[in-house]
Amino acid sequence: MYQPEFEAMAREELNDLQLQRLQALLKRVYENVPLYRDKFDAAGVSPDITSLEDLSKFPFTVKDDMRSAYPYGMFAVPLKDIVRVHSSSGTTGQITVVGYTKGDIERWSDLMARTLACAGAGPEDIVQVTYGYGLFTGGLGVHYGSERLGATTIPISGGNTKRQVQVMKDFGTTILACTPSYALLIAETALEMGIDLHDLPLKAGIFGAEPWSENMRLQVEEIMGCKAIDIYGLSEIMGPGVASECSEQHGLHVNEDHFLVEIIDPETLQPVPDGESGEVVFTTLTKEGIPVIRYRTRDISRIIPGECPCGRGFRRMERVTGRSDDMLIIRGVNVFPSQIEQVLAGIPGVAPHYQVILDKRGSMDTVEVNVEVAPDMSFDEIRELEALQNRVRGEIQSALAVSIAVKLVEPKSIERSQGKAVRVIDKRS
Ligand code: DLL
Repeated sequence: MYQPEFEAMAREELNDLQLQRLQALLKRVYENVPLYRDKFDAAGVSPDITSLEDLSKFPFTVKDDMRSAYPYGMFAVPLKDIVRVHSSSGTTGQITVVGYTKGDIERWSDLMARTLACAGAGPEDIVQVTYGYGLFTGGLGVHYGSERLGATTIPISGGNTKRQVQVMKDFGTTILACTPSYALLIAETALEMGIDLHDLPLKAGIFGAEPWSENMRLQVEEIMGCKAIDIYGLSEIMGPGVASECSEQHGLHVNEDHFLVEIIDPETLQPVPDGESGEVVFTTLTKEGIPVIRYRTRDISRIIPGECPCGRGFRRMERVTGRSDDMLIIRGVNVFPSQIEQVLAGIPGVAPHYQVILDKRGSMDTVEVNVEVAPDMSFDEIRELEALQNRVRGEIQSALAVSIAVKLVEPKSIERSQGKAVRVIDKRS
């Protein structure tokens, strides 16, 4: 399902296709979605545009627009044309609902087949879909893509980790699809069951739905004996399949024939040049059910300048280090939990299981990182533990330029997640 006619299209040809699609899209939403009509009128912009640059005059769409339109107010087609709904996994506030037409499901399946192919998968592969099935887009998204690719699909969904390992072994899974944090739990469980994942035919994991660091990738690859490929997406835009790494593992190719990507400065809201980091903004070019114009994702990334040796022409975004909502400001320094993970995953003696605990002492906010020691470390060797704790604190300080209290905790004492890991516990309210 590598589609060079799109993925390796000449830039000019791609821009023409994008412009045609954008022109049709803007007209469609202006005519069919009152929220967009009102926003365009208020901003004094007409849906008749002549260049891709004109998009920058259009207002942004934010999560609150989707919340206020709950459940179906942003759909651009009558409900009878919607064949599936999913929703965002938002932990705060009202959830948002997204709807797909038959055509949307077709295109999504194609893009997910493309995502799997980008990770090196083909019809001969056996894909274990461990992302949750249900309102979350991960499970069904990968499922349809895997079937579209012609691969053998195991719709196991999340949970029951021992069974996941047994199925990997018995069914000969070659591609595993789950969150990176769940991949670690699967690896840990395999070890306890006496199964060496290196003996299994696993080729690659397509891991995503949460931020993870480069060091975590190296660890996962080492213990699983497979390539760990980063895949990215969000339900408001489609679900997984918006951008994904190829086997070069250097940036995620944005599927630019279906999504326009912009990186903006979240303060000034102005686009930043390629290479500079900022907030990722997407416009869906082909969605029918719920097209979205300039959606502010809150995710922080940058466009990696230059071409990818894999031959795909779609621009690459760097791995998402975190969402602006998850950014901690510790004594004035901006810190993403994934940066802490990057440090921890490079230190022997600690496991990459951690939680950042925010609390209050009097009127002072406090921050502490709880870090599990590795299972082969003895928890009784006080001096060794002290040395390890000092090392972790020191390495965090030199990497992030801020000193953060560190507490070592026993192996397996941090709750494992079968979906998106909870990295920050806020006890302040
Ligand atoms: O997480 C869609 C998905 C499913 C992506 C399976 C990849 C694999 P939501 O639940 O709407 O959708 O959450 C979207 O998750 O805005 C990011 O903050 C985060 N996210 C998703 N993929 C990555 C990734 C799915 N590869 C939100 N790296 C997004 C970092 C990610 N963060």
